[in-house]
Amino acid sequence: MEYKKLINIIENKEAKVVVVGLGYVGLPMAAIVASRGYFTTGIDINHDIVNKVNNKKSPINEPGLEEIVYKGVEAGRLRATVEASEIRNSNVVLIIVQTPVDENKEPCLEALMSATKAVAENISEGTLVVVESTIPPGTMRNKILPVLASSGLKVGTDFFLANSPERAIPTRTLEEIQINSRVVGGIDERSAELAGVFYENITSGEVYKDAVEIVEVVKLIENTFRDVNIALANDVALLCEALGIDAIKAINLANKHPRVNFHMPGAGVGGHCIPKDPYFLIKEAEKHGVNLSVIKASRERNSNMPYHVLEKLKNALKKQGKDIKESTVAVLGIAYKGNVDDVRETPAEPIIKTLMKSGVDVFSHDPYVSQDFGGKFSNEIKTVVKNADALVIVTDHDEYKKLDFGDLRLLMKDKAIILDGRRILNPEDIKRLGFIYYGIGC
Ligand code: SAJ
Repeated sequence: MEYKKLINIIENKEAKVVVVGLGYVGLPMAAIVASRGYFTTGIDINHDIVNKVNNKKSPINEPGLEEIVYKGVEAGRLRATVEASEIRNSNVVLIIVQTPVDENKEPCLEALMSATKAVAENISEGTLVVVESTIPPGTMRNKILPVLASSGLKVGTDFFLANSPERAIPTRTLEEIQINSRVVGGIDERSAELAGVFYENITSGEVYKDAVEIVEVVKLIENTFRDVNIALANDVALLCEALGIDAIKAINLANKHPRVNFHMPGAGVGGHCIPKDPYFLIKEAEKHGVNLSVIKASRERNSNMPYHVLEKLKNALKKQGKDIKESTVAVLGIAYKGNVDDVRETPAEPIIKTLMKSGVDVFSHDPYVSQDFGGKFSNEIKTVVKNADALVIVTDHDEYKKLDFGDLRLLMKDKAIILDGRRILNPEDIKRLGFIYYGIGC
């Protein structure tokens, strides 16, 4: 009975939706759900986020987000609160909170479990609960289900439970939530069915249903695929540097093969997902006596890239007769990737901190981020590069691709070096402006 009623109200948009966690994915998701006509409430423990949303503002820099938040709140279909009791009045609950790793790279599920506990304490009969957070294998059945079942409600009849990991890429989050295909793992068939119906109302992409145990792993191997491929590109970069040829030229030509599609080498792999998700697999495999050596080696290659940048910088300065310890270095980009304001696991952190430790005079810049990792920081590019011996590009912000490097050259010291950690510049153009050019992979 509850099942049929729930299908009906999801289909005719009468279901009330609660999104627990208004972060980089939770808020865009809540705003999209509201735009589909569902009355949507976002819950977050952070008062600032809640206040911003209720004031029709976006707390994060994501293209189009503020507009859709504005429209949702204005129309009375979207609101935010810190009160978990709001869950009582809902029919669909989406849990979208962070699942980081601790210092030993073990999964840290505190936020997820505390959100689940809040749901268990407030869940009413006839509710669909979907976890969108990325989780280690087995989490849904072994950890989430027992907590929700402690409410006294029975899964499969009184409430329904599914996992449908988000798949949206920052800078295109809104678009990707609405067009990407989606995998839905149900704890039972009815749960998969219900969650499937809900996501068919959210995305125009295919919705694939399978067992929850499969879907948990799907998300992890997606991000691991990317990490391993980036590591391969970084290996190629190191090889080409040693051979004195340009890795990007080699990669672009290799990609002309119909079955080859290299990722890009770079100063490091950051973000809240790719540097972390492979550990969920590595640690789980270890419990079963399996050594995921390729995945481990890839993680190591990628997490060493910031130190490779530092080594390259040191050698480049030395070649010009400069000691890195007495040099001034401008770091362009704090965010973990282009056009985002997110600094989680950013390669800029080890780069800046290691430079600072060696006594280097560091001046960093980012158009979107105001946080720095020590040294001097400014959002004004000319202030940052003034009198620098070297300029290191850590983040591929579009703004950096459009800079007038001729102008910047005039502000810098003699024998000015550019180290392009994201290969966004044309080496020949940069050399013509009088710079000594270095890039990852050449
Ligand atoms: N990077 C490279 N070389 C590349 C691509 C990326 O060095 O060829 C670097 C970036 O500069 C960045 C890091 O890797 O520092 C990660 O960036 P990303 O754009 O690959 O990924 P995220 O973390 O922003 O988003 C990923 C996406 N996963 C996949 O594409 C498989 C996204 O779809 C997921 O939703 C997201 O992780 C997540 O939340 O799991």
